[in-house]
Amino acid sequence: MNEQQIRQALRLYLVMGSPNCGGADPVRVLEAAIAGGITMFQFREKGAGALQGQARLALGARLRRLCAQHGIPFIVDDDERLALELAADGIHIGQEDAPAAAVRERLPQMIVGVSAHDPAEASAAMAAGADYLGVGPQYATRTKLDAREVRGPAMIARMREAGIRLPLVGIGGIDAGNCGAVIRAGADGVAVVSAITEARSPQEAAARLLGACL
Ligand code: TZP
Ligand code: MG
Repeated sequence: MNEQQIRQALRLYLVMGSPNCGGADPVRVLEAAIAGGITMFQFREKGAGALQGQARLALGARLRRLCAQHGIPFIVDDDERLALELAADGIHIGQEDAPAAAVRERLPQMIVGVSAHDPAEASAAMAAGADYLGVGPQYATRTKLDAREVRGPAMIARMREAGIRLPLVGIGGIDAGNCGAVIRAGADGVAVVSAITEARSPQEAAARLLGACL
């Protein structure tokens, strides 16, 4: 995918794993979210009750297949080996994970996304060859227990002012009511977990988000 295609794919980026689905089948949740219009997906099997080993691989394979059937880029959080096993389109790494330059070198064919919290981290990720940035938390989140302090959309504006032109997505506490502010600050899209996975209708929630963050 070229830069423009990545930018477009970031518009509504669903991030999730089974612990985010409150007992619902993650395959059903993803199907509904795709029907609602999500444009990219990240398999993030993390937190209390997260699947391990074979079960994690099996769920990842089902979600991967669903994405392939619908032309939705499939990204794996953190785990290079899992990304390769699932033939993912990309990998997303945080500041605490393997260095972005090393991942870029090991997985030259994949989209590499990097979490960045300030302009310095954003510049470093760009220099390391990142294809897109995830910037957060935009707002308070209950989904990631070790999330950093809330930065707000202002941090995205600061990165843009600092000359960071990479495709960029905001994450953390984003819903249909606040996603417009994230886009106006300079993001190409929004990444959400609970706004879709905890909605009574993930399909309607995705459609509403998509409409709200144009
Ligand atoms: N990284 C920063 S905040 C976050 C991640 C993975 C969780 C976002 O979840 P939610 O439910 O959309 O606030
Ligand atoms: Mg990580």
